[in-house]
Amino acid sequence: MDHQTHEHDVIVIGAGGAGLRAAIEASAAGVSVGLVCKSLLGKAHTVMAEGGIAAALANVDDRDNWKVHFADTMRGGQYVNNWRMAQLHAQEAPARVNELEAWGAVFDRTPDGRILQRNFGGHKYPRLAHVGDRTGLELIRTLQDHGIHKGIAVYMERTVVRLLLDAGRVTGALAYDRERGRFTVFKAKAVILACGGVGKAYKITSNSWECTGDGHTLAYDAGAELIDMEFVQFHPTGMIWPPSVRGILVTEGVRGEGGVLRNKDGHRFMFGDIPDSYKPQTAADEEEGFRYVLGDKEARRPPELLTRDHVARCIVREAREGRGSPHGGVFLELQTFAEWFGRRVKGFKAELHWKKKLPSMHHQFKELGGLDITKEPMEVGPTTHYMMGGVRVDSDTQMSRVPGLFACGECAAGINGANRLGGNSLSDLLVLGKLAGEHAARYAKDRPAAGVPADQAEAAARRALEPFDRPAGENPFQVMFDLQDMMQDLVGIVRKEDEMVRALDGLEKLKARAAACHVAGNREYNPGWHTALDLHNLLTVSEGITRAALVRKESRGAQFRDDYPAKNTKEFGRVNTVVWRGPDGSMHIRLEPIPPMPDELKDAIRAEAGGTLPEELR
Ligand code: FUM
Repeated sequence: MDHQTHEHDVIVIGAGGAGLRAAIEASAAGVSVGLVCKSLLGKAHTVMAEGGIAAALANVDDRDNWKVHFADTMRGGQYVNNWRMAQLHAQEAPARVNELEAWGAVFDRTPDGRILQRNFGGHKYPRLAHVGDRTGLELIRTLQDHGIHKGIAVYMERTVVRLLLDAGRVTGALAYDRERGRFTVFKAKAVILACGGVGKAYKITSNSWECTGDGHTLAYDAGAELIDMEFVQFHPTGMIWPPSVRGILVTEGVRGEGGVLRNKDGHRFMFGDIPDSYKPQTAADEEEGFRYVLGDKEARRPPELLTRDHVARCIVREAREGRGSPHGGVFLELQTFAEWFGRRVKGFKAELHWKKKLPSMHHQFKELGGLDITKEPMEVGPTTHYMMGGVRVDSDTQMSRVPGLFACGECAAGINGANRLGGNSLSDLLVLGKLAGEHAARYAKDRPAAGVPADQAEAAARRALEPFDRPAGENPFQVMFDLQDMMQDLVGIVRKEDEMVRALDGLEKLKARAAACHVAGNREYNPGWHTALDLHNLLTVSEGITRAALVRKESRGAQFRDDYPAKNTKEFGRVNTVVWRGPDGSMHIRLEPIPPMPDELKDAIRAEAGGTLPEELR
């Protein structure tokens, strides 16, 4: 095989926020680091976390602290989260945000000059540090600026197709460059996966072309386990019109800043459906905990800021029952809040206010939808946004069960349980990305230089080139589109056993079609070939999602089963689903108990739950 070789102590695959943060930390520990990006450096789904970074800085409400953040995260995840990760995350997030600021991130400010924090779904207090609605972009910009001075070698537009193993330990990766199609072998003592999510397995998604489940599949193929694959987050608000922009994110920051949801009759339908766990627990809660950021006693925390799983389902219900907007969603509008706010704040200018708070949304709707959001309601509907399930890693080191293989960010799992709270992804990638970088560097320092078996790399390269060898066959784009349609229809927001069984059957057929794909032309600039290779990843994660969703016969967080609409805590409230690859290549699944939570953490949850522990923790 004709190829280049690069050798580093640590290779980081994926250069979104998690990968960058991990690379910075590993490099600071004194090891040589290679950062491999599928796209150009700086282009990552991280920028789609627009509304903010969740961290209990307590700048806007001084009652906030890590314990409340921890309890909110666990409640949002419906208690199947890895509690240790949620603890580390809540404890460390403020320090990571302050560090980011010290590295040059610019945040919006409170009147007295501290980092401003806004409300977001499921967070008890205004907790999201933000810069307008471009927070993810600012985070990436800052990490990139900081990282390029650290001596990290950056390899752009390379897709990794296979991890290389020596005696069960990961020792490298095989990649191809997207421009010329040439192969590269990366040798490393430790590998960190930070490849993001799986959104491209669905038709309607906020994710862009890179998000094809690469990290999940590389890990799975190498022998790591995946957990919680049934939990796919459908963000309640994506654009739905015109069709060409369907799925593009409408930040939760719109609702965080006072946007309200209405059906076609003008009714604020979210008021009619507040889950018990979010009802005020005590009179004090009702008076205090649900108060709006303005501190005005009349303004309560709005039901539009319930968790994403719940809001998305309510929107689907309105549309299905004929109360939706013309294009199958609902309306999201800023005018109610502007009027309310205008009555209280002298000289309030709605248009200026929204352009400052939500500049990207203003621009996005103006350019793509021909709509002025300061004057007219937006039409929105759910969009596949984030994957809670992913590579199972140790909570204190981020290492998977494959020695030397680490994972962080969206492709790793645990912290979010059944549903992630908005803003927790940015703080998760900072906290756990740092941890992954630190431990991968430590692991690499303790080990001799690694060898990569040439036959593995050669076999993987030969397999990657097979679509060129077939004289005729399926168009890989058609296979991908059919997969996306099927996952959207049969394993989407509302799931049923018979539909998912059909999906499994469909996946087998799609696998056969993918294996028969033909690609014309040569290896240079060939997106058809790239798609043919992505199919393996998309099909693997889709199977994981479907199998796990079938096994969890209950509704919890992002998984809603029409045939099991209630939670079944007795059977499923204290377990994770675990998926792994058997020696014959087939996918296996089991349920595994979640380790008991220490009393100190239970106390934090009890304090936020009106004095009673949720059933899952009893
Ligand atoms: O709506 C948003 O701004 C997304 C944030 C997130 O996914 O964390």
